[in-house]
Amino acid sequence: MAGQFRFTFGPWNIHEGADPFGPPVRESITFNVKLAMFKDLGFDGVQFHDDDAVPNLNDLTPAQVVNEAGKMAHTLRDHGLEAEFVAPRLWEDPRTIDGAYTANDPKVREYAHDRSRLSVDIARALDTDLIVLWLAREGTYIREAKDSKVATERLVEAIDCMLEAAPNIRIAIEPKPNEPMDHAFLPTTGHALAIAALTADPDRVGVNIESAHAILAGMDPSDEMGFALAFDKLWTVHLNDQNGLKFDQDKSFGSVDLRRAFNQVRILDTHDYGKRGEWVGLDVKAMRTQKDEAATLHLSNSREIFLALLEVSRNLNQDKIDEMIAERDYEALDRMIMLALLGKNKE
Ligand code: XUL
Ligand code: MN
Repeated sequence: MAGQFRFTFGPWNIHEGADPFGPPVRESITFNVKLAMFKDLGFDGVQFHDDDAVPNLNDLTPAQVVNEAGKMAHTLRDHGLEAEFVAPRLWEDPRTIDGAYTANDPKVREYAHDRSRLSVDIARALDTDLIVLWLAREGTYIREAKDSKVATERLVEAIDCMLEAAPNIRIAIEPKPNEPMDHAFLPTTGHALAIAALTADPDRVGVNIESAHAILAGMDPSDEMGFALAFDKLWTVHLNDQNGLKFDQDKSFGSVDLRRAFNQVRILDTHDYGKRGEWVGLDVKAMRTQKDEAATLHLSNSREIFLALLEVSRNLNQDKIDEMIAERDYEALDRMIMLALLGKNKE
């Protein structure tokens, strides 16, 4: 049965290993060289930031941006790849130091809206209808810096501006509770789905759930996914793993907690995720210790673990599970799952 899942990652998932305390440790790889690696690693789609698709877009006219995005669409086709989404990268510009959509300065908000409309244009040129919004700096370091009611209204304005830019574009909010900000305004799936209701077209606002972000918010990623699935709003995922409440680690999928990863695969598979074209996105980082030649294995390993867990899940005896649940025999169920994860499924 395996095979209904198609996988994506973004070019930032192959990187030089710099962290806040040290410089790059690996050679840079150009975008075109990265593209040539996707298929070999088992991936059929590409996640884009707006400036991954069109470098230096701030220096180009809107017409030039669309033209460049059109060239990228050709390059993708040459590699047999599809674009999954475009995410406006609003956290690196000197103007957006204190946020983009929620900045107190109206000129900054105007820049953020313009750039977001450009992302919609890029998405259309790349033949995808999905925009991902990771709201990096939409939060505060001190509570007094921004009014959270006004900030929420400004986020609605920004989403509406993208919804208006194209009639079919969909926005998947990627919630994250902190980092780089102390407190983010949309920390959880619940917040993202709730703000959708305030927008001009709630049906076109959903979520991208990242495992590590959910864990940082103290949530179980598979429950967050189940919640979004119940709303029909799980439009993509960023699978990875996270060792407790630290910085956002983006570890390989399943590498910290195999059972937590298993439950994410299981909830997706149980509810036919992927059958309407949803991709399985990975957002994983190579360890800084990795040498150049081994700095893509976190991607193929994460995919391999997803597919192995899919097999574990599909090989479980569902009748037995139903019986155990009916009997409330959760010790037996617990043991069954653990043995299955150890490759000792005897059912
Ligand atoms: C940040 C993060 C981003 C988004 C894309 O934590 O996860 O990579 O996924 O902008
Ligand atoms: Mn992510």
